[in-house]
Amino acid sequence: MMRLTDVAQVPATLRPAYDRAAHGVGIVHLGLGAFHKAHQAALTDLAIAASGGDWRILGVSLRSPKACDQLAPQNGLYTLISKGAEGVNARVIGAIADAICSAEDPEPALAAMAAPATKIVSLTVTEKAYGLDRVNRGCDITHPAVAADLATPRTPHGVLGLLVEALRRRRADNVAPFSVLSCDNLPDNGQLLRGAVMDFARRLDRDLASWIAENVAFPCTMVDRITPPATQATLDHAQALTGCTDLAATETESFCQWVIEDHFPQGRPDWAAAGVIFTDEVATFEAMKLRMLNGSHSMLAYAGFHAGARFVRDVMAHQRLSRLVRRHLSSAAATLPAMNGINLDDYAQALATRFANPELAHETFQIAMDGSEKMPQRIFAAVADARTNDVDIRPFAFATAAWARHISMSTHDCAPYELRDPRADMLRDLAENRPASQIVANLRATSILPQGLGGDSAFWSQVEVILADMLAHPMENVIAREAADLP
Ligand code: CS2
Repeated sequence: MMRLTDVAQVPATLRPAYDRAAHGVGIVHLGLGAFHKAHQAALTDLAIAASGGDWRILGVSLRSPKACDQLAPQNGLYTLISKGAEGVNARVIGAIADAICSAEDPEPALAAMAAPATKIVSLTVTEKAYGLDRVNRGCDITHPAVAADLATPRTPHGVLGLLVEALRRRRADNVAPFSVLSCDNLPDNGQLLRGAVMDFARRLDRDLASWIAENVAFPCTMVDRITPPATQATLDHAQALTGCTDLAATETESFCQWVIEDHFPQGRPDWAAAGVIFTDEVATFEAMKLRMLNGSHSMLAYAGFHAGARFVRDVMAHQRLSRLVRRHLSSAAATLPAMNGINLDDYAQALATRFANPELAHETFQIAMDGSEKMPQRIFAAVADARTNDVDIRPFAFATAAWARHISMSTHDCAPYELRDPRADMLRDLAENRPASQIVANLRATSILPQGLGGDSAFWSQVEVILADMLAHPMENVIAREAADLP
């Protein structure tokens, strides 16, 4: 079987609706993973098809060369298969022009970012890769990549280092800066990244920092498309559809949403033609998505994983767990301000349907990763608003207890598992083999909580009671008790 390298190899109905060679590269994307291929690249593909422009993408992997090894030999082409209630859809995406890895040698990535043709540098690197100091809205100088890049700023390997060095080169060459587009699940993602970039630059060169402050746009975004990693079944499916071997094939759900603040001084693809929403209210959309989709995802990941539910769809097929998901969705919705044109009950219903998608094999263990980076915006931030709006805090206490049970590493109701979190050592230290009271006391003192939450005794006493139950009994039983009176 031939490897996919040219659109002419695949059936005409699957081909991109434009001549790839006629469109240059205008975007450098950092973090070339399945999510980027299912989301931004697919929407950019539609935007080019609708309105043209030199908006193809150079994809950069920051660490592992795997994505490049899959995509570069295929000239950036891959099959995107989406599955949902509407059935199965597939198309070959042409928006990625090439793929490189910056881990060994950052020079090609920096040269592309500094090139005048590059108008946007976008990112999907996951929360932990930024090196953010969220409390002070700057950079975290104890983050390994930040510390290393501050020491050798001309050969950076981390996100902040690459952005600042590329911007330094553009300023030196008198080239207007690119817009920086963060597409990760962080509240106020553009502004958080701006603060970190500014802080990082200030530590190296105050004039450069002032130039960035005056000239660089950091639009905020909300991104949404559930995209589990591809499996052999994905590759087999792509092969059956295209008639070629496609090692970069990607599988996702039908639903896709992107909300962006329209701040691109150097222009942008016609993403609106692909259904993207441009608004100044991104923060409201982001809070809705983080608290409802991602918040209930985190809750169901911890509770589900420890109750033996391997995939999100298994959670939704589990009568009691799915009731807890619905409870969480409705309480999270109640912490949000009213939104023009959005019915949060409908949104909750749509999320429950998406989670139940029988075609998607989305592992609870994967969502359980990096909890210390996810819990603050998904669960903890909701508690303060729940307090103000008189919303029951129990669902958030339950989610927090389930996370605490996960970091306790207790094996009383499951086989040993790995704790995947950038703060794994710190979390194990505060939770492993400890009683609920001590875990709670230790958590209350950590710096990952938003201000004020450590002092909310009523919240933490609920967490402690639930956690004690989770440490003493199988998760399945705790869930049964928690869901007993729910509709
Ligand atoms: C998930 C997200 O892994 C996780 O933490 O909650 O990746 C989620 O699937 C996406 O944000 C959906 O848009």
